Amino acid sequence: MNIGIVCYPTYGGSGVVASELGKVLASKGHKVHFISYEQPVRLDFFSENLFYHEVTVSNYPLFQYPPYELALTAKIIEVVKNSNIQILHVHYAIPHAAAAVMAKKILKDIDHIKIPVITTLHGTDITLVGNDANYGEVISYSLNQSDAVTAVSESLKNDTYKYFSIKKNINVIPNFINIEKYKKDENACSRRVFATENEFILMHTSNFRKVKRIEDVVEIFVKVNNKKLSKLILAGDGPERSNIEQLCNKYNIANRVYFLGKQDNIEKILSISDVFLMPSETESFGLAALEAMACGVPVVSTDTGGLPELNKNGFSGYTANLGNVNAMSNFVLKIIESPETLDNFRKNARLQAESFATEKVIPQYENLYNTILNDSI
Ligand code: GMT
Repeated sequence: MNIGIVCYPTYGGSGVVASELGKVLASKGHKVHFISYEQPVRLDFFSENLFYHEVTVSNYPLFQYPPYELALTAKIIEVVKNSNIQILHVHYAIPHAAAAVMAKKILKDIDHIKIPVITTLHGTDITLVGNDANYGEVISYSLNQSDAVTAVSESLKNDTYKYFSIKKNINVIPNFINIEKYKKDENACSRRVFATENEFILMHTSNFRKVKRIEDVVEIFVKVNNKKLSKLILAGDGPERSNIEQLCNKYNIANRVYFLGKQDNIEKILSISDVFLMPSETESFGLAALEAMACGVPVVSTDTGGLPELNKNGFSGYTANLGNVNAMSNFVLKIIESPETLDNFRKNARLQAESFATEKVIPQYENLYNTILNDSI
């Protein structure tokens, strides 16, 4: 199958899911054409089945806002025609779904080419950005005009129905994980680099946006560290980083916190971590938590959005109400209270992650592609 994938190229979860999906589809023999404004971060290698088409937006003094959506639409049309794309899969509603629907209409009306569009919703496109009343009608229209819509959790599916006027069925296809790559590897990284033998290691990775509530990560850590000496590893980068550095100074814990910045092989650091923290305000799925669980790291998270679908309370970790840092720190202490308890949670976390293994999830996308293609003949 010739598949076009439109996505953000950055470290954000939707770009990672789209890139990993494309890589697996390519390994199964499909020709996958990525369309984005930069080479997606995880596609920096050669494969005979992977192609990258860059969207370039021409600038002109009149444009205060260069028309990215138009450039993207034009690029989609070009790629569909030149590469005989059979199905177009766009990740993140804004503005990708709207551009794809416009391209689909132009291809039908001008070139008499039928191109089915699948839109995958990832979270903030619906829960944060999409909720902006200005975008409502465009998003509803683009989703209704897509041939299929998928969401990464039941929770996101319900939010989409709540916030937008959607008349079609939304398929839930969760995030997935390569459980061969993401697994605990004792030799990957020396625990001693970060902590002494008696200290525990708490970890958080994200794009350091407000929605991640990293100040809660710090407060949970302070409470845990008061009872059991620990270290905190923060991986990733983004707008909140300097605020968080200041908060660590305020709590006098700067010498206990490591800011690692963006990391490509996060599984190595996860391998030496004891508990992963995800106190997000909202999280449609929580890919970073899934990566942690695959590496045998139990998760303490909020119970917002799709997190309870991933993190099974009392099994793979614990979930608590948004902002309840007391409960979350107590849950961390409960997990690390004995080596046996920690070991049980580690095993359960891995077990739970295995239910989201690539081999179980990717066929759901392939089946959807086949159904949509058959329907559109
Ligand atoms: O918030 C992020 O980490 C980025 C964002 C994105 O769209 O790039 O992630 C969303 O999509 C991921 C992949 O489907 C999900 O695992 C994340 O939970 C989701 N983030 C939020 O809902 C806040």
